Amino acid sequence: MELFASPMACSLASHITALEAGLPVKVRFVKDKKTDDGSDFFAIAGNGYVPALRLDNGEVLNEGSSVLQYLADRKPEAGLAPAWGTIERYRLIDTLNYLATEVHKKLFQPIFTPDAPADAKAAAKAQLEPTLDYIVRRLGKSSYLVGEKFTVADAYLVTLLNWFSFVGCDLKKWPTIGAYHQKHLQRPAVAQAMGVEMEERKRRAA
Ligand SMILES: N[C@@H](CCC(=O)N[C@@H](CS)C(=O)NCC(=O)O)C(=O)O
Repeated sequence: MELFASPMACSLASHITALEAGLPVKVRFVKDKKTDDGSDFFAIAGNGYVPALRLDNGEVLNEGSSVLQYLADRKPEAGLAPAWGTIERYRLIDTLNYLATEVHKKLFQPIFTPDAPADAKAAAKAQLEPTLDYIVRRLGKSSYLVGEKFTVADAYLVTLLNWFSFVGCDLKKWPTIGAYHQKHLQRPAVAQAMGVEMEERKRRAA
């Protein structure tokens, strides 16, 4: 399988998941809509967005939620997604949709889009702190978003918390979230994936 990704973008969650599951996934970075061998990325992912997961039979999945669950389901014993048919699986889907729509797109899209209207940027920024307050409530006393194990939802939240830090939210102001983030940053798969992606960012900046 090949995972098309951009360094430190939402595709980091899929990269982490592939490593957590120990799956043979080749990470291929995309820049300016070209893959690492210069091919047109739109020919792989119709909307030009990462993550895109190309399966060994050539099929492509191109939404984070489906990529994450597909990877998790290749290695059920890793416990990265609850079993289909259980209420926990629906809680996972509920959480992935929340993160993808309310946090990723609604908040960060306007903030990260250079030519987004100033009022849209301001409205998104005003929602950063209330969103962290809500995530604190969602976590409760747990170190995990769903159940009592690290799942793909945590891989996604760790990725998004990196962005909160990047736009200047000091996560220490939310001790539950600060501790959650620090704990999961130490997971070997998270550290490895972020190490590779930070290296790619440095390589591009050089
Ligand atoms: N709905 C997609 C959104 C993916 C997405 O927004 N990817 C961003 C990176 S975090 C991207 O590829 N942006 C490139 C662009 O906007 O041209 C998902 O949830 O996977």
